[in-house]
Amino acid sequence: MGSSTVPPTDPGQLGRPLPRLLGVLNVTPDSFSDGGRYLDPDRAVAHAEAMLAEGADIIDIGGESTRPGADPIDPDTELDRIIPVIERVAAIGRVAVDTRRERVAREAVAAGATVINDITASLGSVAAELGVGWIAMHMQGQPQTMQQRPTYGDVVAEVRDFLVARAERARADGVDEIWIDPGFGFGKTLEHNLALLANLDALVATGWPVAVGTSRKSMLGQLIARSDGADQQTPPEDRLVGSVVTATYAMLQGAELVRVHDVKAARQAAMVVAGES
Ligand code: HH2
Repeated sequence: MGSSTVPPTDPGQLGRPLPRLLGVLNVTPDSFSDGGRYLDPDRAVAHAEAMLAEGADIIDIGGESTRPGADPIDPDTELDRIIPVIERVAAIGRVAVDTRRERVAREAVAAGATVINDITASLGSVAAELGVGWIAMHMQGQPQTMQQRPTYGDVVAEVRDFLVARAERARADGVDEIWIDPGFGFGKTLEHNLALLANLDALVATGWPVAVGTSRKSMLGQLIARSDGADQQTPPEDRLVGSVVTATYAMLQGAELVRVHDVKAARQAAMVVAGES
């Protein structure tokens, strides 16, 4: 059984703690929904400020797109993009660094990040050494090829068991603050994603705090296009309702941290879920 040293927020009138929000800040030219918008550090910092004002608890700063098919970039480019932004955002709020590289994680923590958001779930010992929080995400394969033929026997059990093993090891290494994240869209078909969303309570039941990121993802584009009878996916900017619905669905099952682009809408959902006024 996992346990968190992250203090829960007080339960609202509906008896649930207020879920925390991780606001997405992609300092990249090519992220699937906000690529190119925040490459300029001033614009990136202004967006972080706006998300904090809207109720984000942590700003998740990433310098490499990991959307399906994305080409990896070199660590120096990743660092050049994120370090100046992390330094400034860490002065006004809590920062997570969204990276899969150890060197980048180390330099980001030196610049002020206090959480490593790790899509490879492999940097737990680094988080332990640096004394920071760690989000362990499940991914099958690598971003370039992960959507070619994702295969599972029992996707919920496999993802859960993988994450619990990684979380237990990181706790033994000394990480206090750990979240497990099923990694929606990372080496998963629509059916895999829906099975994980519908059975998120199986992850919550492990006792490890659960983080979830469905915001604007193509699983929503696929579902919404289907309900319209359209052939093509709806574009990321038209996925707000699906993003809020899936975030809410996750919160109702007990997710404690939700990674979102649209902080204001997610904050409203979180307040309703908690019964917070
Ligand atoms: N999804 C993305 C990136 N990082 N981290 C966690 N813990 N969970 C997620 O679901 C997750 C993540 C992908 O989304 P985004 O950063 O918006 O796009 P891109 O990879 O194109 O930059």
